[in-house]
Amino acid sequence: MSGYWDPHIERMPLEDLHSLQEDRLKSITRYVYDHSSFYRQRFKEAGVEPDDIKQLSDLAKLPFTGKVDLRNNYPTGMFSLPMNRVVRYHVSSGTTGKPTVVGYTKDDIDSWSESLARALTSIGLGRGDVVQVGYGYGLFTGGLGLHYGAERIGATVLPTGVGSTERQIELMQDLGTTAIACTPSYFLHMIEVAEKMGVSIRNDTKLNTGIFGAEPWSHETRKRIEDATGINAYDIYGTSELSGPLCTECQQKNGIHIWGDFFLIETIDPKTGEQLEEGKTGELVVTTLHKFAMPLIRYRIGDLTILNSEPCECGRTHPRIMRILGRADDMLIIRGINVFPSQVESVLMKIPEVGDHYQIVVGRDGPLDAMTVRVEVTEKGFSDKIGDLMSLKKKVAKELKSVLNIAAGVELVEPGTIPRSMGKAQRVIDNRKV
Ligand code: DLL
Repeated sequence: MSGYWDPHIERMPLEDLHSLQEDRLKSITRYVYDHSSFYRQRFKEAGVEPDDIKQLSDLAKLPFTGKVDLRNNYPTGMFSLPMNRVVRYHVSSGTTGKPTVVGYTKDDIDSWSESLARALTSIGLGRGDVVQVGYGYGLFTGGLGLHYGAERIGATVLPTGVGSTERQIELMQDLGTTAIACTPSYFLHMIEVAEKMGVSIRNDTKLNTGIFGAEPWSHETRKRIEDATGINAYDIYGTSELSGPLCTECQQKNGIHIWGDFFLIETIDPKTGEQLEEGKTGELVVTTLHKFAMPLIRYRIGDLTILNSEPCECGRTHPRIMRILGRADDMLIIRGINVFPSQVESVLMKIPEVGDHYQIVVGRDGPLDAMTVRVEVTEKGFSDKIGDLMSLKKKVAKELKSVLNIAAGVELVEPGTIPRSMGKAQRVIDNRKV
């Protein structure tokens, strides 16, 4: 098992961690009230003052914030410090409306790197590792975030960014990459390209670790990646508003540790806003405890997950979130039934004849919603016999129906038909919105 980056913090007794969180919650509440007209106004509307926050359970008295607040206060209306204290911006494009701008002080960048240093150490990385960063560099937080985190632990960074996949694979071989950080969908594409180049990731490279996130992916996809390449694939989570990629699973692969000295997490019922008890799926809400250019109070991220603060085998006391089911607003409602793209993925990836890439196309059949799942068949599963393909199609439809409780059309397509992504994959095409 790997060691710790900061054993004192990572294994802090829960009582001490809670008392640190309480102190930090009180000070950040006072800080935003004193520094940000946005929060002062919000607190006034909610009838709450910083002095009302005396213990952790008072968190629920504070008002929520969300992406819409960032958009309405574009570009920097939610900042708590003047520009001359901000050393960097990141901007997230978003699909609708204004982008969101996040600012960082020098200390904010430092705590971001510290989060990742702990996380990368927890998956066994350190000095001597070569970390190939295949997330986008630039306005997106993935590239620079991992870059700083990997440098902090003394690893060697290979900042390939996104694209030029053949070159990435050559460099992976030539420079002895041991860990790759990119979206899981991009890594699946890399495996394909490597095969075409006659390179076996398992036998012809030193790769042993994957740091995959920035988009939903399933346990079954992890299994496929690990079986195909022999690496250990870990889930990494974060959002630009919270800084960027921040936290990973530890080697137990059973939930992502969210650093409690930096963040306070809750889950709520997305409809009522009520706090949920642990173990129930709800919307993740985060309060940043140690971020100063743009602190966030009870920020509704929109991702659905389950909290788990049971002690972890790894010895870390910080709470975990279980694999993200998806964003509440990514949930498809098909003829009244809720469907998450990640559920579809879990079903498909269990069927060996089905390839790694798929798309969900939603439209209308008269007045009714209709969902078709476009599925690539693997080279091996591809048959000249119509009968074989028909029975595969039936099998996929049956498995989908048994899990989703809804009949979905299935379209089988040849390997390589579905567009490959280098960043976040677009799995859903919802023609109802057009
Ligand atoms: O995707 C930051 C990041 C970069 C995370 C690299 C991990 C690795 P945004 O572009 O703001 O930031 O998108 C954040 O992506 O709210 C989730 O919906 C989704 N997401 C991120 N990581 C995961 C994950 C970056 N591990 C949004 N599983 C989040 C599922 C994820 N969804």
